[in-house]
Amino acid sequence: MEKKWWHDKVAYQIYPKSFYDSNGDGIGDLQGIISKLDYLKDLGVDILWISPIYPSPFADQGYDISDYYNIDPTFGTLEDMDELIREAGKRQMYILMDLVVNHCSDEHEWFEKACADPYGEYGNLFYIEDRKEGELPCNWRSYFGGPVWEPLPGHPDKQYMHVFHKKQPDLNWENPAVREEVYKNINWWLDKGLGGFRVDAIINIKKALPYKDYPSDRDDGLSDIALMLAEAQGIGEFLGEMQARTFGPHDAFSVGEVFNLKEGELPDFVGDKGYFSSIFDFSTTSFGKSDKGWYACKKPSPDDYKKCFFRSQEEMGDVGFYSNIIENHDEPRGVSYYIPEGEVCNASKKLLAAMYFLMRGLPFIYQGQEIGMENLGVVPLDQVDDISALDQYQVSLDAGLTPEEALKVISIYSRDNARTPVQWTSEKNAGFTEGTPWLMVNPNYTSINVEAQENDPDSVLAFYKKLIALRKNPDYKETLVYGTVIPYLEDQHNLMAYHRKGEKDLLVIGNFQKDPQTAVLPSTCKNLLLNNYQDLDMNEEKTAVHLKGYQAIVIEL
Ligand code: TEU
Ligand code: CA
Repeated sequence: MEKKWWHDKVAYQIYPKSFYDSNGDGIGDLQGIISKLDYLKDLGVDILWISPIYPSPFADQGYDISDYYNIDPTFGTLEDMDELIREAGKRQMYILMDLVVNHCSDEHEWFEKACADPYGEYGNLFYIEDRKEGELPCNWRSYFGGPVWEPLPGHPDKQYMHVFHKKQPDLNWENPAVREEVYKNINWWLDKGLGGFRVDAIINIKKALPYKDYPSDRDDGLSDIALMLAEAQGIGEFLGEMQARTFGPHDAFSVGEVFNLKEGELPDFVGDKGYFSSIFDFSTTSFGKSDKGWYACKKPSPDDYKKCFFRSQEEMGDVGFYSNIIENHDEPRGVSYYIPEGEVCNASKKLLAAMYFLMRGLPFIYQGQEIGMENLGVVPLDQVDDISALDQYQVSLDAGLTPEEALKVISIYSRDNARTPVQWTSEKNAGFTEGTPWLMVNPNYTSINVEAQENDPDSVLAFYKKLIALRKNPDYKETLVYGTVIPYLEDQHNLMAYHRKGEKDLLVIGNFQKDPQTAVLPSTCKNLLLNNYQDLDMNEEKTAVHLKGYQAIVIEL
């Protein structure tokens, strides 16, 4: 594998609405991000991915873009963006924007012009079909519920496709004009000094055509989009072209949000000549998901969790670099999701941190993760913002759950869990805003906040700083960045352990349960590099460790 400039970096995701509000309107903004750059630098992160900040009607929180060449006034101006890129650059930090080009907003002028003249050049930028009452071109279900087809405004005899919300019409990538517009836009941003992009929902750009129905998995008669995607061939032509025309010539970093990869496709996507620099490893977030809906999903156990990571790492080998996460803006808080209920504490949060962070790949930290932010818990329906959660509430009711049970289900998976404001202090609104926050603050901010943790050497925040420092330590960097992942004691229940083998032989060990357990070492421990407890109980020969509940250590062999 060729070495790249970004391999030894640490990345951080900002969900801008909830990061930091600089002007009291209750919504985070670009000046808010700029004012926290020193905090992020001090944490040790280098690459910042900012979820969409373009002009948007916010039907899907900015993932519905109405102008690809500007900044939404809620977040600031293009000048603010230039300032952010400049200020990040001064600190040797890189900014990634979100590239959302499977679809645009129905309020983008392209779609408005398509509605004005469906037969004209703008109509061809979308998937528009003739419409007959009671008939659909195909039975695909949109990700946010209901058919992917919606009557075209002003044309009751026509309909357009949206695989996400109806305010997110899909762009027709088969049309070269769409691709040209996308490349032009990417290059325009990269020329401003952007480090690269996170590429949204990209696998959806290639549809299996001509349209046909797939077997239905629910009473609605519709089919999961995944069935169609599994049959779609030829996405590589689009992605290869995009890489060659944009990211490649700029030596930019690109990370794909890629689900539904087909057998054997990893090298095409992230090999030396891959379409992307990296893709996210979603093996743990996808585990236990069901076509039926959230109510039928099952959480991974600690043993499932480690297997997911080990399998991904084995598949990837030396082909390329995964981007590793425990959460993002679409997922519940990792600590609430992966740690069994009732056992979420500082020790278990630190264990979860160490286990994923030291895997081979580029570690991403999602805002607030570094202080161990948790899920919201059950909230009344009228306080739910996430369109996906609202849809899944209905799906749960349709499946026969009581309203109370349905609320409980969505409380586990709701995207709001990750979208509550970052908890900066124990002051009003967690110090996020002087005004009224756009989404409720998690009431636990009085105990979980940045300010309190900055002054506490045992805090989750302090532990993240140690993890980052370890990954960047010149003595261990080569091993932690490029070393192979070799699972250790794979069959020992609730123990997650792996070697990172490069110049050195390091062993990461975590006791993924509340009861103590012993791990026998493959050879004597030379050096203890990291420990989420004050002390470590090791036998005299240094060949076995007796770990406390949720104890996680890194040792050099
Ligand atoms: O998500 C793409 C995606 O397929 C899923 O994460 C999806 O949102 C989820 O399964 C629904 O519950 C990306 C963005 O990360 C997400 O925030 C956007 O809503 C979506 O694309 C549309 O742009
Ligand atoms: Ca603001």
